[in-house]
Amino acid sequence: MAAPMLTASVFSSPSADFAADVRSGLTKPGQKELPSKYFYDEVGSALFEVICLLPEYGLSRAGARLLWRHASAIVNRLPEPVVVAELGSGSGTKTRWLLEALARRQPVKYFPIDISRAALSRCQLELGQIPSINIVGFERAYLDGLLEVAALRQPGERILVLFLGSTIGNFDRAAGEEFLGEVRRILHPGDFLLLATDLEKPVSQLLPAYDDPAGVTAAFNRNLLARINRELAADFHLDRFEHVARYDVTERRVEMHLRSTVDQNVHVARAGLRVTFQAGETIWTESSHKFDGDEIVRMGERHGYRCDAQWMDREWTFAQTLFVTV
Ligand code: AVJ
Repeated sequence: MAAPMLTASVFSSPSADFAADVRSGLTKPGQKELPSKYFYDEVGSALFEVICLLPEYGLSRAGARLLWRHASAIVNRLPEPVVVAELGSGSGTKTRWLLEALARRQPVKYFPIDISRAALSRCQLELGQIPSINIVGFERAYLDGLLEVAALRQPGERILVLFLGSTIGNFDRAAGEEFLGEVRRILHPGDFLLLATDLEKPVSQLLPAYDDPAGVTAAFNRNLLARINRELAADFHLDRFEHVARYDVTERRVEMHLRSTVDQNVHVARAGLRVTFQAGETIWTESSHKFDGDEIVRMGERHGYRCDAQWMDREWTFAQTLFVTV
C-alpha cells in the first residue's frame, strides 16, 4: 500500500501573482516578456510530456538515461541515511530509477516540491509503489519547499536535493548561480545536490528540438496565451502569434518568442490591462541556457559546493553533476 501523500495546503492567491506577472511582463519597455514557469498548467504540462516523446527533443531522454544507467553509482556515493528533496518533481518518471536504487539500501523519505498540485499527484501515483517509500509533497516554490524539508530534518540525516530536467537553464546564467547559492544556504555541509544540465551542441541539432515539425513546441508556447485567455479573461487571438525559436550564440541559449504577425491590441480583463503589439514584435517566453561540463563544476565551486562526480551522455550531450556541500 502506498503511503498517503500529505500536501501542504496553504498558498498565496496564485491568480493574483499570475495577473501581476503578466502585467509587468507585457508592459516592460522594450522587449515584452512572460515568465516560463507559467507554461505548466494542465494543458502545458501535458504538452511538455509530448515534447519529451519527440525524436527531435533528446534532452529529457538523455537525463533519464543517465539516471537509469548510473542510479546505483550515484546512490553508492551518498551518505546514510539521506532524505531526498526534488525541486520541480514533474511526473516523477526519471526519479524512479534513483529512488528504487536508494530503496534497496534504506527506507526512503521523498519530498517532491512543485507549484503544480497535478504534478504532485502524478508523482505520488508514479512512485508510490516503491517499497518502503514515504512521500510528502509540498505545493510550494522551490526554496520555500526546501526550507520546509530542511525544518523536518532528523538528527544525523543528510539531504539530497534533486534539480533534474535542466530547469536551471531557464534562469539567466547569473540568476541560476545565485539560485545555487540560495539552495546552499538552506543546506548543511555534507549534503548533496544532483544537478542536471543540458550541454552545448550543434545548432542544427538544438533548434529542431525547440521548433519541431509536428508543431508540439509551438502549441506549448502558444498555450501560454491560451492560459492567459482562460485564467485572466484576455482576448489573445492565438492565430495572430507565431512560434519562434532562435539560438543566441553569445549567451549560449535557445530563446523562444511569440511574434505578433499584425498590429493589434489585446485586453487582459483580470489584469486591468490593454497591450499594443506592432507587427513583428515579440513576447520573449523562455530562455534555455546550454552549458559545458567544467562550467557547471565552477559554478558550484563559487557557491559552496564541490563536485563529487559527473556523468555525461554523449548521444545527446547532457550532464548529471553530483555536488557535495562544503
Ligand atoms: C523543461 C526547462 C528543460 O528548456 O528545454 C521544452 C522546457 N521548452 N521545449 C527546456 C522546454 C521548450 C525545457 N525544460
